[in-house]
Amino acid sequence: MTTPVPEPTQARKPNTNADPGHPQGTALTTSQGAVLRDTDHSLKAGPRGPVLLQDHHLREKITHFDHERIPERVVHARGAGAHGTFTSYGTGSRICSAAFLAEGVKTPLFVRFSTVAGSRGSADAVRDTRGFATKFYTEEGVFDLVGNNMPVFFIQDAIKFPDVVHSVKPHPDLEIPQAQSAHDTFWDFVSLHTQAQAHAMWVMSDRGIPRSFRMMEGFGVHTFRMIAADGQSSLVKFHWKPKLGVHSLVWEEAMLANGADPDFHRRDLSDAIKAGAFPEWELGLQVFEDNEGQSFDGIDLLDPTKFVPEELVPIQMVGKMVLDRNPSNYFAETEQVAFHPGHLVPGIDVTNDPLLQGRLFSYIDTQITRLGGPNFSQLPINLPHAPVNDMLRDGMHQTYIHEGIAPYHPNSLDGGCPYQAGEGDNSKMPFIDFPELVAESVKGRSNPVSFDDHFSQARMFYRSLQAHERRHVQQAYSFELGKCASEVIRARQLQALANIDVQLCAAVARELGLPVPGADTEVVDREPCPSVSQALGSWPVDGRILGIVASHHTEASVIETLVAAANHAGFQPLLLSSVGGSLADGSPVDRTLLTARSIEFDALLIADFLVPVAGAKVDSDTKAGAVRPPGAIGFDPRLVLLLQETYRQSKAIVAVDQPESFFQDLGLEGTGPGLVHASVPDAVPGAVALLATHRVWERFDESGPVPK
Ligand code: HDD
Repeated sequence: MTTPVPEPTQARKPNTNADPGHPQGTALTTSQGAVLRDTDHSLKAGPRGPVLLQDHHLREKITHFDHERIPERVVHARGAGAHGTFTSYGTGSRICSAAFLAEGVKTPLFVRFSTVAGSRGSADAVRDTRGFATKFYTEEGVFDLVGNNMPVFFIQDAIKFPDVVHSVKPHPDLEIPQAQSAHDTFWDFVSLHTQAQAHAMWVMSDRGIPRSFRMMEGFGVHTFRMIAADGQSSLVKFHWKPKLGVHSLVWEEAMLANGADPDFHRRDLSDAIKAGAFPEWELGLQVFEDNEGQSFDGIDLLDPTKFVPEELVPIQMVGKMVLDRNPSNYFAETEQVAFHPGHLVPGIDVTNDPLLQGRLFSYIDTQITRLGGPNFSQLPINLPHAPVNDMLRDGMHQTYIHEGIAPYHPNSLDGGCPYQAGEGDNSKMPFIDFPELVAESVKGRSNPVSFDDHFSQARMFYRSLQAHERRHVQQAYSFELGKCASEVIRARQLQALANIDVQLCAAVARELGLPVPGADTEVVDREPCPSVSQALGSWPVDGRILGIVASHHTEASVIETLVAAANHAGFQPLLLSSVGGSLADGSPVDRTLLTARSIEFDALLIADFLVPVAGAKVDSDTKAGAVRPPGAIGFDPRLVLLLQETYRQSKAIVAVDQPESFFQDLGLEGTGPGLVHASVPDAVPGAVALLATHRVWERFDESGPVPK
């Protein structure tokens, strides 16, 4: 019996994978291209008989399936990717000869965002550092900028990387907790390695729970070197600045998201790209003179646990990145992409930062296990767009059919080819290792004294935050340490906090019920740098999500007006109603009050909130605009939960054409920051004004989500 072929639910998509070597066709085949008649039944000796070993199709199908998984990344296993383009302003050419930084040059790229600690299937909205890795396919070869969403790192020397990663990973006995830093081994490490305090502070801040990949800054972390066409060297730090500003979730949202939508960030990125709200970042540089000490204002530029405030060295923008295409195959692109900080192009070189030096070894090494051999750069997503003639030969998964018989240099049998720069017809700009003077020194295992300051930047960061941000930091430390079973570890970390800020330490100690220790280290006071706060400035609403609650009784014209205004303002509207189906204007309901949670939107408009009760009469009382007290027939009580969450998360709520008592009727404060009444035409502009600062932070005082 053959299985009936169902009607296709959508037109067959052409094979968009840019791989002309592998045409897919429409016929089902074996891996060798033989067309198959039946893939639903094994070959058996009669309908009730045993399966025959000779069934080569069965064996091929199962064998391939058995080997579908590759080892996940040891860190940054969970990620989401997107394609885009970098357009250079030309401003970088002054200090860097790289061709992709010349004015107007457009370079295709692929970005992968990730969490660090969790496994591939872990949740997105966990508290963690985020990876921000960019592969530029330049005409001079691939340049990888493998950074994070925080400008400092936990450790100063790569030899400590396995240690810090072992500490944050789940405990080895039971493999819990997953994708969490709130456990004993992590805080044991951090409290014993005070060099990790500055990065821990960033992770405990709102930066540890970003609202969206689209709203994260990116940092190259290390100091790199750029070389101009005339050979002049400068030291630089890379920065990605998001057009939408830097925004975060609040802790309640993060916890809800991890249950209600573990793919929260991945979905947000792909939805925005699908909707045409293409995420954008500017690439900027902080430029430093390449002086002998390689330091600036007392900050050692080779210490990756330190950053240089923008207030001291402004960022100079050199180009813009736009992400405009989702991957067409997660495995082929996002999983198989292989980054490496040593993928450099002429004009960009590394420094002696000991963390960076170790990374230069680690990334190729890990790909050999993860991607099954040394030929991973031949995978389509890793393939340079520049010609490759590398004399590397054979190995597992070799897909090139190399020509010639003399893959060695020099040779006379292949006409001397491939040519080094300056030989034969090769006049291309080569990669030149910068001829840095290496100081005469004694071999040994030690750090410079400048690496010993472990607290001043953590203090500077904390004291530069706004009151509500500092409160979030206090809550984060209290939560994380509250999850540690060992009181010794909690007390040791409190000791570190005492060196950072006495009030922070006291607030956390109060929550933990432990005594407040005094500082035991003298710490330099640095000028605050307000640029690390996320609460200053105002931002466009492009691609932000505007929830619109309507009912099946809401007039078509009201929905049409609100949706059109939301689209016009740049929002992505999300229609919510009690049940699914279509609203009066024909718009499909995006989420019902069963499938929606407050985490899915940045602001909420309430146009109407009645349930269509079977047999209920729609009279003037049940039309849009009429308020039904909770409990009345036709009222959906789930709206109360949605509103309370939205309120606690400091989001703007606009009641559209509702009576004055609307918010009180639903159990919220009647008036107050971010609770707005508006007519239909004024509703969306009201939300735009309130979202410019991301949240209505003034709704709560420093003590947290307790109404004033
Ligand atoms: Fe790393 C992956 C960023 C230090 C070893 N790292 C990885 C990724 C990012 C970073 C974004 C994911 C890339 C992707 O999406 O595929 N890593 C950083 C930053 C660091 C850093 C910003 C410090 C400033 N890393 C670091 C050190 C070592 C590694 C010191 C080892 C000595 N990192 C790795 C790795 C990974 C990796 C094990 C795992 C998967 C991979 O490389 O491809 O080699």
